[in-house]
Amino acid sequence: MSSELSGALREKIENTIRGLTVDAVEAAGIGHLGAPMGLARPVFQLWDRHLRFDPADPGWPLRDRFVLSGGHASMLLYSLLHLYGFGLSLEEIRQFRKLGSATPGHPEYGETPGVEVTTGPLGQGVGNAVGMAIAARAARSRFRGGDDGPGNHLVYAVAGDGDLMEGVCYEACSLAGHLGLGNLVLLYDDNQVTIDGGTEISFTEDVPARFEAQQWHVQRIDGNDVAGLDAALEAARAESGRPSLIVARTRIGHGSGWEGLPKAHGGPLGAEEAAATKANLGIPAGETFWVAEDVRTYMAQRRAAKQAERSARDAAFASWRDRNAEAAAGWEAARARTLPDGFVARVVEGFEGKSAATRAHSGEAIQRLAAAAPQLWIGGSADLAGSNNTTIKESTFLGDGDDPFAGANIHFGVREHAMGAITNGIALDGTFLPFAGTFMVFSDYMRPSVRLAALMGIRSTFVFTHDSIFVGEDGPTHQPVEHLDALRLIPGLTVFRPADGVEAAMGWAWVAQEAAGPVAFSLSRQKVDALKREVPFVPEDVWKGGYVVRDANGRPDVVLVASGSEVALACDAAALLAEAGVAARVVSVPSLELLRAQGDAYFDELVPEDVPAVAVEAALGESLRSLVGRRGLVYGMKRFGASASWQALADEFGFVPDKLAAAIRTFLA
Ligand SMILES: Cc1ncc(C[n+]2csc(CCOP(=O)(O)OP(=O)(O)O)c2C)c(N)n1
Repeated sequence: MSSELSGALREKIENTIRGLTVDAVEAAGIGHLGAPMGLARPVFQLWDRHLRFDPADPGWPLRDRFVLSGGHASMLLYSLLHLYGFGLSLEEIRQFRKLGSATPGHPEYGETPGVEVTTGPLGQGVGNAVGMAIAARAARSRFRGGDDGPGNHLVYAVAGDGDLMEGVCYEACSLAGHLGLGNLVLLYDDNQVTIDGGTEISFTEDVPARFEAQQWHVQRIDGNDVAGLDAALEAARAESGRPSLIVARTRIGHGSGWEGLPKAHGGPLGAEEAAATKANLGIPAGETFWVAEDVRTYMAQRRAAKQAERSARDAAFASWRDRNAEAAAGWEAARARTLPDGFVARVVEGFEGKSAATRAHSGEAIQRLAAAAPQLWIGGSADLAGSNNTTIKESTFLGDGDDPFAGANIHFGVREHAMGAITNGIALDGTFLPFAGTFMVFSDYMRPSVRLAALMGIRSTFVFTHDSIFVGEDGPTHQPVEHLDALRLIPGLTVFRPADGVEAAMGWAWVAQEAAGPVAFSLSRQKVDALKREVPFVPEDVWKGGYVVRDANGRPDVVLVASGSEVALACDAAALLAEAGVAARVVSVPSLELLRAQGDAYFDELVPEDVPAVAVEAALGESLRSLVGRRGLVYGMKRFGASASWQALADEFGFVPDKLAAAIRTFLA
């Protein structure tokens, strides 16, 4: 099992990684070589002697997770994936950063076998790793994994100065320490260099003291001392009740003429310096993308050894499964996203005709989901659980009781950005469907994570409540105006803005049963009247993204499209218009993305091209412009809100039936 590795062969492998990096960056004409060269030794050692994985099956659920938070060091990861035989060919490495290659500039989830997560925006990866560690602990507790069942793997992350400087990292590590995530090991590439200079220009805090204050176990090593790294990793794993930071001093650009210099952060080195560097690394003159035969032989042996380790682990797992049939079935049901028969009907039953804030409807829908498939869910809020209605009432919170990871609820604390990154990490783990709540105005505080969820196409759900000026007295700092449009602009994010309980419940049913990517809910603080649907309706109509809730007798004079709390308003205005002889159709648009996906023919049925159309949204509403056309009216907000009761604001900004009806008549005239 433990294939021998002489010092000379070790160095040759490390220099192979460095050489591949130099050549790839040279061929691309751009890229980052400093960190991969500096990290080649500790990260190769981590992979070779510590990390549990199977190159033939990158998705093996019991594998350890490896997160390269500083995604710019992608060539380090690609080199390792190539050498261990993950199916990333040398040709792909030659195509580094080129269109359509499996080696994009920064690692992208789903593009390359073995890449666990998309990284590049610094600090996010640390948050993702915290989420993965939470998911593992939660799986072990919920499915009674003991020593051999699920959730026993470790999460290793590598982060640089840039990651550690980012706020999201402070937030995530604070929560990790609070929760005592002993299954998380963070290797800090302490090379004292960023882009603009040495760390002395902007980053002089005492990092070990900071992490100790955040309740981490902290060690310092020389990153080139293999025995020291082994011992530190062993000690880190022995710390079952605290996350571990290993501060590893390395030299950026190790082995190049630029070693230790800020300019080593990125390349290319240029032909002359590249040749000199490769000669220094012992790479034969004239060779590019060089992997020596003895290196190949060793890596093939290690690949086989990793697979043997996997088989042993699988055997222990199988024996656990035999002893714990019920828990094992729960774990498998979670990972397969199994839902009970009649699931949708169970979720949506009883919402018709109920008037309440849509955040309250969402909270009730969450209870239904948790009752129908308790194994699937984990979620929480950034200190607004009571307002966001995100708590699963039948469960406890992480940290409660004898088994602190048994609960399905998370107190994220006031840490929106980390909450987003952690939620993504939980989603990436693949066991649970996570959700995270805050006020919609603070979606800005977590937007980078929401964007990454969309880029990765992972099933994170974001619960944004208090979704308009109707927040009321808290005033314009708390009243989102541009956020709904801003969220709708993120490609691949499905935004649900339900108008009532049926739409809210069907939105959540969609999350559970239909979604292939992230979802954001936009939910009202204020009570909304249940829609009185006057045309034939089945709950699945909500999944079309738009449908008629009130129609004109015959051809409409105007079509009103609205979402969320403004649908009931549009219906009231339509009733006033009817009294004045204007026939209005009202279309509810719970999800613009789902409506667009229906195609033009369906859309033209709802909003005929030759009928004037008005969009109503207590927000900028500009994203609805696409529904009403250039000549249509977008009846929305033109400015920030104000501090007053929501009723006073509704009157002030015209979101009352008579003012809306009057504006529509003016528009039609
Ligand atoms: C959020 C974010 N801001 C800025 C950048 C651009 N950037 C990429 S690497 C880097 C410096 C990182 O320094 P360090 O972590 O020490 O990496 P090293 O220089 O050791 O490679 C910066 C500013 C980024 N990728 N993400």
